[in-house]
Amino acid sequence: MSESKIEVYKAPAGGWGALRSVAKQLLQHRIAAKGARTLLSANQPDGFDCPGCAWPDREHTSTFEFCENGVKAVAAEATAERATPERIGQRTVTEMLAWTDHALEDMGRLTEPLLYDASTDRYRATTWDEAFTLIAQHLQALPSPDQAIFYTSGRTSNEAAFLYQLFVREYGTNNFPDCSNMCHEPSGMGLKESVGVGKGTVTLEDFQLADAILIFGQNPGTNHPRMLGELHAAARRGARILSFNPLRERGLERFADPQNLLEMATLSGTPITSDYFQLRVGGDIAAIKGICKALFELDDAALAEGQPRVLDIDFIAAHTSGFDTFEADVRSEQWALLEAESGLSEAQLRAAATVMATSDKVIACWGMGITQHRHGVAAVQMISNLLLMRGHIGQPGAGLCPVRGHSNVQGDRTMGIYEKPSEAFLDRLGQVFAFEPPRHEGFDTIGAIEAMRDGRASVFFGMGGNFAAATPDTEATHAALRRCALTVHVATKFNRSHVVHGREALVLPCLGRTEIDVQAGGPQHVSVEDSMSKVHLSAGINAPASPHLLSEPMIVARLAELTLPHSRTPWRWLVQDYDRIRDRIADVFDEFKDFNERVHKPGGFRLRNTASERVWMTSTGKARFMPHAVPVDTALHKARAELGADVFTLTTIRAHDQYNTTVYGLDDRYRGVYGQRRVLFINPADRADRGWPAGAWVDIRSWAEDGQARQARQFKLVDHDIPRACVAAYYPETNALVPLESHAIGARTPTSKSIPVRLHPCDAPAEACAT
Ligand SMILES: Nc1nc2c(c(=O)[nH]1)N[C@H]1C(S)=C(S)[C@@H](COP(=O)(O)OP(=O)(O)OC[C@H]3O[C@@H](n4cnc5c(=O)[nH]c(N)nc54)[C@H](O)[C@@H]3O)O[C@H]1N2
Ligand SMILES: Nc1nc2c(c(=O)[nH]1)N[C@H]1C(S)=C(S)[C@@H](COP(=O)(O)OP(=O)(O)OC[C@H]3O[C@@H](n4cnc5c(=O)[nH]c(N)nc54)[C@H](O)[C@@H]3O)O[C@H]1N2
Ligand SMILES: [Mo]
Repeated sequence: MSESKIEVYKAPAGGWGALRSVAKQLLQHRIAAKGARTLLSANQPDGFDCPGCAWPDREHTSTFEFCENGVKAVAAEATAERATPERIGQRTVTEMLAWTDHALEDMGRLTEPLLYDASTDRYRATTWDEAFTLIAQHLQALPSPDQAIFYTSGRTSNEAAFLYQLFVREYGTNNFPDCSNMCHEPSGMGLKESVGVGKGTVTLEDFQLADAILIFGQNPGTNHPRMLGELHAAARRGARILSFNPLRERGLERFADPQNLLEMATLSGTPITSDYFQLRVGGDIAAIKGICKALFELDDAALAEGQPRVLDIDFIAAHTSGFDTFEADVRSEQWALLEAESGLSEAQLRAAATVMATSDKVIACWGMGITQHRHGVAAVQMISNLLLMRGHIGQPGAGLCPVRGHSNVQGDRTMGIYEKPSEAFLDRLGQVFAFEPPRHEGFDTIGAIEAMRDGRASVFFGMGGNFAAATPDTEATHAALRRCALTVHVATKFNRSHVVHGREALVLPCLGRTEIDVQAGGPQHVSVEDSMSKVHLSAGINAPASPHLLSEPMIVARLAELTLPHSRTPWRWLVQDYDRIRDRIADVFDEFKDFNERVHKPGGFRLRNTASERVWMTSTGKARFMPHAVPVDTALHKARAELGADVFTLTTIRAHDQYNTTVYGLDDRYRGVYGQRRVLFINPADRADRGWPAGAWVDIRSWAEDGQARQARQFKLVDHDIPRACVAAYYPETNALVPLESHAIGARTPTSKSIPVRLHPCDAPAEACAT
């Protein structure tokens, strides 16, 4: 474990720092020899899909694309450490509750099904038969199937997700909360309404053509390092890259490609962002509106001078609806409000508009900095509006690019992991499998927590993920999970959700992406869909971490057989050969016609994206301009009105050494933090104004409309280049501060990027250098 210190990182992102970090990860997991072979198979045509993120690969045939994030994800899964029943059973669950997330997962890969024994407060080994029987008994005994909840985290393959949703719908509910609810839900909702497809419209080829790339609220240096390869190439050929981020993220500033010998030898790196806009947390709608306003004014000027128009009026006339209302709304906006809410000056916003006006092909990318707000859907639609003004959707080198997180989060949705399924999909599913699917809407993540809290649901089943740690309002959520009669988690590693359990509890160990999956029909492939709608195969190459592991499809099949004795679905037969599952997927979804044939070709295939063809599946049959007011009524505004200048806006972010709730290590190299996670980034002037020394400790308390006090204790103040009145800290430690009721309008995504907080000086923790 590294020494605890704060030290500014001066090197470019990537480069030697990344290589050193990779070597450390491999050593830490004792997989140096095997690891090299495993890594070389990541994202290869005959290898496995990297579980690191959903960023696509160049044609899936390139030599190994170096990615620090991928190495960590693979190393964590291929670790030699084993969380055996004996190891886990050494401690009581109450004892393990006090451990950090890092310590829990650090026990290694799960090896056998585990059953919680209340009499000893410990987990012990159980058999698969006993485990499935217990779950089936609980499910069959519920007065209504709607009292069971079936969560999915986005690593689940298409085949597993398809069987899982089928099982749950045959059982009788649409209760499918998933990680997407906490992530890109506003992108899906917003884009569906605006352009008719809830997915991005660009491909990697577009990145090679773009003149300008906008990046809103996304930190690719840490979360999508392979994207830096595209940005690096774009920057080197002179494309403008505009970043909108309250923090100056190193990966957005300068990157050294570890495969570029000159950059490595000279320690130089390439500047990535040409124009950095350090806007206020939550200031995106105001900023984008300012750029739109400036674009209208540039268009006025061009018109007056007889110059070519700035707006693509032909595109607007032929392909869009709602333009006039949008124009009137944007023009009526006052610069003073746009400046105050965005934290950017009129001059800065005009400069961004000028780049837009002089670029023929523009891509807009975004991440959690856009979606996890009260007005996340509106922010996504403002990005779409901005691109529509100059016809940048459905044009080579241009388009929308929500950058997804989990490696198959997009595919899981495509497969029907959704609490609000369409009638057409349910009709078809019912026909193909000869049953009547439930028609009413199920619980999303927020709905599921409320239902458990209120006793309306009492069985929780998690297909991967870490529900207890990833969700908001930690105290309330934990209480809700503890009210359950049964909690079950299919997992690769032991985590927080396993120690915050129901009266009865099971942990079921499954195969990971990197492992060989052998069924009756031989070794199997699974398929996944990346962030750009490409579907391709993945097959592991390592021996399973334990002989007792089952694949996720097999877990679903065996559970379904026991729970639904009258089901007409041939569960066992389907999982003997996953081609059979894929044939059924093709029967249900037209876009998967000839699925097996197409997916077995190297590189797979791309799903149709109507918006990228300028076919608009919206309510008006056109791409819709969606006007939105600059928000002035959020919890932040209310908190400021009530409490004044004491209120900070807290945004919760990922450190470099974590994957969501999986904490690989305690460093956040690019932000200069080492050996610790309980830090709060603050503007030095804000700190000095209050007379707080750097390194002082504070408790963070959030303000909420429900008046309830929520607190996260003992964070160290760390000076950072962040706008005044904004602070940032890591998730999941800060989830205790996010009220359950505070979520995005129209998408119900927790507002974990805009929490009104106050800071209260406190004592240093007993072990000030610890986590
Ligand atoms: N190594 C690693 N890779 C990952 C993950 C991981 O945890 N670790 N998680 C995966 C998942 S599930 C996801 S969804 C993605 C997440 O990838 P990102 O979307 O990059 O995730 P975050 O770290 O939450 O950070 C978002 C960025 O938004 C900025 N930001 C915060 N508030 C605002 C705001 O109000 N406006 C703007 N414009 N910016 C803001 C932050 O400074 C930060 O740079 O990454 C995936 N890949
Ligand atoms: N405050 C705050 N909260 C957030 C966010 C934020 O930015 N701020 N981000 C949100 C986002 S974007 C997301 S996506 C969610 C993430 O929420 P989740 O997806 O629920 O969380 P993860 O941390 O990715 O889940 C990690 C666990 O998955 C299990 N696992 C890993 N691989 C596999 C596998 O192959 N199969 C199975 N069955 N299990 C596996 C391991 O046991 C591991 O402990 O968190 C959200 N919560
Ligand atoms: Mo995510």
